[in-house]
Amino acid sequence: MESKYLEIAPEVQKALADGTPVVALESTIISHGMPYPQNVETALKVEEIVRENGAVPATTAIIGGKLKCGLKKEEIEYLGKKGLEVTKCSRRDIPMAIARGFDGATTVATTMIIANMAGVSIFATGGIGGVHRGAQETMDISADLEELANTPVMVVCAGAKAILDIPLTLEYLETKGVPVIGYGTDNLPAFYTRGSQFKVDYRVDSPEEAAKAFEAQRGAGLHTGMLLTNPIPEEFSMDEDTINGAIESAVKEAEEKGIKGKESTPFLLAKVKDITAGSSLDANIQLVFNNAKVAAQIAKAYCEGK
Ligand code: PSU
Ligand code: MN
Repeated sequence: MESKYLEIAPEVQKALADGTPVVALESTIISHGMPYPQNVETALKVEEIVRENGAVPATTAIIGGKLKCGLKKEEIEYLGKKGLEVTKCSRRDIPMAIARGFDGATTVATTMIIANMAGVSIFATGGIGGVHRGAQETMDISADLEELANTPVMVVCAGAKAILDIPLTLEYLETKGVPVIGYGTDNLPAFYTRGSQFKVDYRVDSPEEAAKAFEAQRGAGLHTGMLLTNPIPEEFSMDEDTINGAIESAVKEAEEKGIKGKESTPFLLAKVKDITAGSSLDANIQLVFNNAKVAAQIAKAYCEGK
């Protein structure tokens, strides 16, 4: 539903009106999650992959205070070049971004909000925010989790990163009634690697099965989101010791430097990339591609099942 705050790209609008599949994509991953120019290349390629798999991509952002569902290529390039200078906008940042007319990169939470306003149900990203290590003291819990609790969008991601406290993230999602589903796996994927020791709630083995569960959640009037966790393809998964070592050092450095609040996730991602000499970035890019593909397939199955 278009409003004075929301602008839906014509192509996305048409797809929604025709009942053809659409996949939402976030933009904090572009501005804060990856360096330029890989961020822009990845964002554009992700849109291409969504198309190749039969859906229309809708990258979201806030441009000049407008909530945008579907960006032009130039807008993606603009956000990617501006990088950390763009305001990272989670739910709490939306009012000021609109009122003051500034640009914002949308986190998972804000992308879910915009997707839901526009009528887009399936969203692909790399990783979600979660309960950070040490949250017992810092209370650093991403607004993404609260959004999953309250907004009826399926988020396709590569599981949880070990920069987070994974068991606590799963506990939080359980409390909030968010199903955590493994795509072809019984164990929660650990982002850079295919598996962790933690079990998902349910496993599905096809886009149709995932779409059916989401359809049931909608049909039953449950207003919660759904988390579909898709393991990184085998050939791109990282060595567990290497990545865990890098994460440990990054978390330690963040603690020593007193990094907190919205800076925490971008700081940890950049550090891990530096420590692994960029190989974590390569893995990150590949897993996003894979999530875009699966999300498009689920969006297609969801539209066909309706
Ligand atoms: N995890 C990643 N890459 C990312 C993010 C998380 O692997 O780019 C971004 C997403 O936009 C996510 C946000 O919604 O960080 C979470 O930030 P915070 O923890 O401050 O809520
Ligand atoms: Mn946080």
